[in-house]
Amino acid sequence: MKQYPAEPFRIKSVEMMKMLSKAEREEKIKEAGYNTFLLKSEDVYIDLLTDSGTSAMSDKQWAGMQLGDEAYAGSKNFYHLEKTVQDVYGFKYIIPTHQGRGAENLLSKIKIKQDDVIPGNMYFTTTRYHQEANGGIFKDVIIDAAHEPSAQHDFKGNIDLEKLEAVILEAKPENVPYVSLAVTVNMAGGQPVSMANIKAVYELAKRYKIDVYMDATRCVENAYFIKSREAAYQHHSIEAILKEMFTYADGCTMSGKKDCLVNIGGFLATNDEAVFNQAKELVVVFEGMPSYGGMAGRDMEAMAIGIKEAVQYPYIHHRISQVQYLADRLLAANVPIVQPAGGHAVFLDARAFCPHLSQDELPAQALAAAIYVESGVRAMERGIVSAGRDKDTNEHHYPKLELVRLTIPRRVYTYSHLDVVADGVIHLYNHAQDIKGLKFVYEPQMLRFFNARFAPLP
Ligand code: PM9
Repeated sequence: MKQYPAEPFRIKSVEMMKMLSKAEREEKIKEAGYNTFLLKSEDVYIDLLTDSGTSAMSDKQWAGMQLGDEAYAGSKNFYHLEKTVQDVYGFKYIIPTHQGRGAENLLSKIKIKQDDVIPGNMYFTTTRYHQEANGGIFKDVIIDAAHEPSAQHDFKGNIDLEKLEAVILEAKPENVPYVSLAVTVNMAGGQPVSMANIKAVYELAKRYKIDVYMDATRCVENAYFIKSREAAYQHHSIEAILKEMFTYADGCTMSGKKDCLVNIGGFLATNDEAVFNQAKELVVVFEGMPSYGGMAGRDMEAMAIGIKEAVQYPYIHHRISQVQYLADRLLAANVPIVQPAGGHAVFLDARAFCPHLSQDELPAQALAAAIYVESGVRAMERGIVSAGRDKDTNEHHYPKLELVRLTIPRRVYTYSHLDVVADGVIHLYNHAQDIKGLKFVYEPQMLRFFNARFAPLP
């Protein structure tokens, strides 16, 4: 039998959970406009909406919070964070931001001019928003397998080098400000990028004098997959792999709410002094002083400690194994999921789960709502609703992947919780034909999935 590692931590503080009745959950999802983002957390039993900002911090991080130096400028926690990012990730300069999208805003404003083209390995909602808001055009250059839920590939997040070169040549290199390389790729199912591909992308970009900026949000998970799937790296430490990954980038944006193991924060890191100087000017407009950029001193301290904890093998081995455990339980019951399982979540293939619904009937949104009603588990839609509309034609984007994400917070739930999740999803799968489609009744213009409201179709 397959072995899954036990939790590499003891539980020191607990938060009680509450389960509403099914009738109450039906009422709550209706009040929330069938959008799981609009549910109150207290009405959720197991919260798998996101792994963003939902980590449990360690005793050392909580102790570090007491060392918060809340000076307006020059906080000692900033210098600790700066040194940690330099040591672990290897970048020269760092600008803290309130979270990842704050860093994306700065990078996009600094690097992108009107009609520039930004190639990347599948879009991410906030990343593409900031690229487009600054006049850029995003081009997806991920390998084709990433768009096929059941296609088996060790590194489904890889960039297709031919597609990348074609985009560069068509746009002309001077109109490509940087390649946007996400490690791992959230919207593809948390899929990793191999070291070989990271290196090849960097070499190709440099041949055309183009920079590479990584979305490092889940970089530790990516490093784990390199260690376990790329033979040359099996004896390397996670820290050594991370360091090497970042030698193939000019900088990165980071949502610290994921792989830095904190509840809030992010940063922009770069080796480019000119970008750093511009970021220092812009950050005071959008975030705060360059030495806090939207974060409290205590939060920077917790992040510095979290960055070091996240690269410990027992932590990351257990984390990825939890995701694999949930995936294995669902696969054993033939529930359609994105394969192989990614780093932060199990993604249900809503098209295959609800074959009776067309994409215009919003199958992933409907499935996420149904999972909540069935089991009290909160998941997130990652399909047509998240994809939004084309900024020029105003038509819906119709992504090939129509997914529901069961996202596992870090160090929060046990395997028993995941059994409850699996049992609920399997039960629902056996009655999937009862799931009704949804239609928009309120559609925000920007990043619509956060606040949209829906009603069931007859
Ligand atoms: N990701 C997630 O749940 C939180 C918001 S959902 C739009 O997956 C990547 C790869 C992310 C990400 C956030 C951000 C933005 C950038 N890149 O949420 O602003 O997964 O810290 O980071 C979410 P912030």
